[in-house]
Parts: sequence; C-alpha cells; structure tokens
Amino acid sequence: MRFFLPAALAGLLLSLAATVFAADEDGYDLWLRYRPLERAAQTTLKAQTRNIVLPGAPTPTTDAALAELQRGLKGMLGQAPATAATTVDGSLLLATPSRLPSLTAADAALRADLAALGDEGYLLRQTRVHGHKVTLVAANSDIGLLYGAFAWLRGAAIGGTAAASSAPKLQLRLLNHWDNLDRSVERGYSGQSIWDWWGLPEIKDQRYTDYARANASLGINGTVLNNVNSKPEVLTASFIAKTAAVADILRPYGIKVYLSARFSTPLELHETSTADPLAPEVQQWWKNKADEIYKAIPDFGGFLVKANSEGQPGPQDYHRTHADGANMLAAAVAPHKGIVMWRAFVYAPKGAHLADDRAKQAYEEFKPLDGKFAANVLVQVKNGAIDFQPREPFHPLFGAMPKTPLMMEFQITKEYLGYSTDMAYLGTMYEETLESDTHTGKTVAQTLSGMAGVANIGSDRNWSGSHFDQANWYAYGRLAWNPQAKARDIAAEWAALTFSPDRRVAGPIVDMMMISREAVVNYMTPLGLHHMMGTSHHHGPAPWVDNLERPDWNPVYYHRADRNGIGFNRTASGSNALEQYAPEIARQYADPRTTPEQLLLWFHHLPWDYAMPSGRTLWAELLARYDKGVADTRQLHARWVALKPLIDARRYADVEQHLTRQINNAVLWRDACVAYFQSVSGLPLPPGVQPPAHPLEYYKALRYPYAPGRG
Ligand code: GCW
Repeated sequence: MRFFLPAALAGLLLSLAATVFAADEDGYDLWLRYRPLERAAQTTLKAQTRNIVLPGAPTPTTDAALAELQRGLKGMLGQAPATAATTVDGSLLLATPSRLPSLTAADAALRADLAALGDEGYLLRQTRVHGHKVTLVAANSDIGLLYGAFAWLRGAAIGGTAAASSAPKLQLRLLNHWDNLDRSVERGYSGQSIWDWWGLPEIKDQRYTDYARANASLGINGTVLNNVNSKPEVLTASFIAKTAAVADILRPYGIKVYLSARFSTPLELHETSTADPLAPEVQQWWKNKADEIYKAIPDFGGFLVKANSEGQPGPQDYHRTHADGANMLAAAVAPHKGIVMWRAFVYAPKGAHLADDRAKQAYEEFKPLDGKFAANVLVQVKNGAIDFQPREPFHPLFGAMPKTPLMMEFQITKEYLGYSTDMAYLGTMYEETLESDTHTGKTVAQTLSGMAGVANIGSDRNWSGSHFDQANWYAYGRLAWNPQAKARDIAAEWAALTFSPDRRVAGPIVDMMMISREAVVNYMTPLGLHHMMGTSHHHGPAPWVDNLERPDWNPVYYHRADRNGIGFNRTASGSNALEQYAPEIARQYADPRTTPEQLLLWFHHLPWDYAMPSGRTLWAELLARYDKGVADTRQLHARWVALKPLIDARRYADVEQHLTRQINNAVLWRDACVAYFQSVSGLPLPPGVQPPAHPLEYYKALRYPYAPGRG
C-alpha cells in the first residue's frame, strides 16, 4: 500500500527536522563550515577521496592545502581520508608539472590548459592518471594547488561541478586594514583590530591562521596591516619584527604583507631634517629602511600611501608632485621587487580653498601625471570621486590614465551604509561600478591592475560584526579574483556555504541580499543624493549641517536644496565635473532626461516640480523613494522571519535583531530627511505620505558621541 504525506505536512516535518538538526553557530567558521553532507552526496564524495596524493616534497603551502582538505572532508564525511603516496582508483591527486612530470609529458591538452593558467590558476577534473580514476587538482605552483583545493572543497560543500578551471584576472588582490597600532580601527564596526600589536611578535593568535585560510579561499594575495592614516612608529625596528611575525603566518597561504607608510616618517623620527622626496638624505633613508624591512621580510609587498589628503603629509608640502613622492619610495623598494600603491583620494589640505567641486579634485591632480610614475607604482582610486557613498558614479580617473596601472579601492566596511548593523550586500554595488562602461573601449574592470578592499574584519567572534557582513568580505574577494563575476552568483555561493545549500534557505537569502543595498540607498540617499550623514562619526542623517570649517564637509554643499529645487549641477552650467568623463558620457548625462535616474541629483539641480518618468514630481518621487527604502527594509525582516524554521536559533536571533535595528535606522533616515527637505521646499506632503514622527528639531538634536569606528 502506498502512503502519501500531504505536501503541507511533509514541509512541516522537513522544517522541524531542519530546526532540530541545525545546531547553533556563532559565525566563526565563515564560509568554511564543512558541515556533514547528505548521505547520497557523502557516498559520491567518499568514492572520490579514498586517498589524497601529493607527489613530491611537501611545502608549507601544500601542508596548508592538505590540512584544509582533511579538515573539510572530516567535516563533510565524518572522517578524513588517508594520505598515501601512491595513486589508486578514487584518489584526490594534487599535482603540478614539476611535482609530477609524467602528468603533462604525454598529455598535450592538459599541458596547454595548464599553460593558460599562469602562476596562480588551477584546474579541477575527473580523469585517469597512470590508469587510475582520479580527481585531479592541477596547477603550475603550490599556491595554485591551495587555491584549487579550496575551490574543490567549495564545490563539494554545495554540490558544484567537479570540472573547473580558473585563473585570477587581477594580479594584486588586497585587503587594506585601517587598523591603528593601539588596536582601534578607523571605520571598524566589528570590535578591535585582529592585529594584537602589543602581543606580537611572540603571541600569535590562532585567528591569524584562520584569517589566512579565509582569505586564501578567496584568492586574496596581499594585505596592508595598518591604517592609511599611518604613524611613523610602524616603520621602526620593533614593528618591523611584529610585521615579520604576521608575514611568516600568512606566507604559506600566498598572502604578502604590506604597510601603510607615513610620508614624513624619517623627519618625524628625527632621522632626517626634511621629508622632501628630492632630498638625497631622504632618498637614502628610505632605501636603508627598505633594506631593513626586506631583511626581515624577504617577500614584503611594499607601501600604501595616503599623501596630501585630509591633513596627511605628502610631497606637496615641499612643492613636489605626487609622482615625485611615489617614485622616491618606488626607487627604495624596486631592488627588492616591491611596489608602491599611491592613493588618489586627495582633497585640498585643511583650510585651503577648494575651487568649486570636490568631486573634481583627484582627476585634476592625477590626470596630468599619467605616464610620470615609476613602473612599480600603482595609483589606487576609490570607486567614486567623493567617498564610498551608498551610490556614486564610477570615478572619472578609470579609463583616463592609460599609462598608469590603476587599482580599485572599494570599502568593505560600511562606513556610509549603516555600519555592521544594517544589511547591505555590497556585491551589487561593486558589480555596478566594475561593469560601468568608461567609453574608452573598456569597462571599469578592464582598466584595473589590482583591487583593494578596506577590510571589515575585527576581533568579533563572527569576524565582521554581523553574519551578513561576512558576505561583503566574500564578494569582494571573489570579484578581486574575477571582476566580471556576477553579484547574484556570488551571493548564491556564499548563502549556500554559510547557511545551507538547501534551496529553501539559499534562495530567499539571495533574494534578500539582492535588494538590500538598494534599500539602503533609498532610505539614505536616493536619486543620486550623497554625503548627507552626521559629522565625523558618519552615522545617521544630518542633511541640515552647514557650519563646518570646509564647505565640502557640509551636506548642504552636496544636495544644494532650497525653496526652488535640489541637486548638484555638475553639467557645463555648473561645476562641469562631467567634462572629466568620456565625451559619450558627458553628452548623455548633460541632459537630466538621459541621465540614469539613480544618478539624477548627482549631476543636476532640478526644480521640485520637475516631471519624473514615473509621472510624479521630483518632490513626490523623492518621498516615494524614502518610503520604498523603509518598505524594503521591512520586507527584509519579514523574509528573514519566514526562514526561522530553517536557520539555527543562534544565528536566526542575531540576524533578526539586526534587521529590527535596521528598520528603526531606516525610519530615522526617512523621517529626518523628509522633515528637513520639507522645511526647505516648503511643500506639503502629498496625500497618503506619512508625516515624520517628530518635528525637525528633534532629529537635529540627536547626538552619537559614542558611535564606533571614528576617524
Ligand atoms: O572615507 C573617509 C573616511 C576616513 C578615511 C578617508 C580615507 C582613512 O571618513 O576615515 O581615512 O576617507 O579614505 O583616507
């Protein structure tokens, strides 16, 4: 007799089972959880991993690969396979042509495939070697094997394909820590710095190794340990020793360490009489310093520099150019194959007069220097011309410096997108910038030689301050490996690895992630508005601020709202920042009607009654966007609540609380901005639009003296 369970009942039972078996998790394991697989998947995997074989002598990197495979298989299968030197049917074989010459000797196709992978790529395939059926992880180097091992484990965990081949599109894939030597983190919302400088070099937290594993799993191959607002002490002997200890831990994972260098270091340490980059004593000091560092860290990556920006010292203090400064440092590290990453985030020093638009400054300073930088200098450019706002058009320097290798700087930590309290999946934001057409024959992604992500990693148990902020670290790393990857695919992979490959779990989570950043844009800065946050801590709405020392620190400078209209005119009749883009873009954006709606008020100042494509006036549209931001945030919460039966109780509760907090944050932004813009426009709220909960004065009086992560 057949027995059919009614679908609803079956669903309920499944959910119950999931709840019972979903053990509480604290997030420490990130996307490397390796939880037990279903029985059928276990059987398949066991047959492929009866034995792990690594021909040739082990190295620290292959040790890391083998340890990870054993850890992963033990987690997923309940037991780790043997590692024997001889291949049998069902082996997992890790091989490079030099470790196993016979691998490619007779196989021209494999030889060609490997040749296309470069130093860091890998390929995975089910094949026969010496007559045995094996799962092959092949690469040209040990680091390629490590990357291949991680990729294979990823596939095993979520049921990915067994065959793959992949090589990074960018050579430099870095994290930038804005971590201070006292362990505070500028714009950090996940506890203290993971670098315990005080305890180093003797005390080496296990977390450093887990950090290396997580980054290597994404292909990140460099990390700048300290804040770009740097201190001279980081280049003294004791900190070099501490840095060397970290470098030793990260090295097997293919991760080089770099330091942020303060331009005036020798002067401030009283070891030279000036920091002028053309002074021989300064050049010599940096050469000696580089020699000292490379003695301790032979594969030290080089320096990252923030110069002549926000009060930091730089070559302009001596009437020299950014190129003079960068090239001087570049000469010091060049004999050791080091590089200099020179940031283009510059705006006039304190008190100086700024012409008419801060958005234009980086281009004005750097474009004329194209072709003037030494070969080992890269210019590191933020994704947009202002400062990591929830939405910015791509920076006009991309495509404008064809003779200079450029690095993209994204912010992973969410200084302007709700810290680690609000959910905003940044994969969509990164993708939007990377796929932008510069109209110089390349997308933004195609103009890049490297990528840097301002890390959101801290000492919090879950690393990133919230479970969903781990996704931004993940997405950044995957896009640094392949800037053409799709944000949705990355989200799907992350959700499956971090929560569950069960479609009922991963599907809705991906949908949440995909709307999350736009929700934040809408409740903070819709329609191309920008820079409306509170002073200094950058938390919460403050569009009314108009009294700061520099005009371009004031939100009113950016939105320019008055009785008649709102927006920053960056067309020819305004600041003409548009002129810095390719003519096609400049032409298209010159007219509000052909400007993408999401950037409208970035480029145009328009009357409140301007007719929007929706048929609404600009005023009504602005209000509708704020309301949509709040509504979508409520949606995020509702969708999460619906997932409760399928998520472990601990992570469920944690995310639920964050989303509740986010709703309050969204309402705060919406209400404060509506109250303020209404006070400026003098316009009534259209019928159906809810008035703010409090009068404007209430919002203006809010203070956050203890907000985290201050600069
Ligand atoms: O985003 C701004 C931040 C500063 C930061 C600066 C920069 C490290 O508010 O905290 O300083 O940019 O990128 O240099």
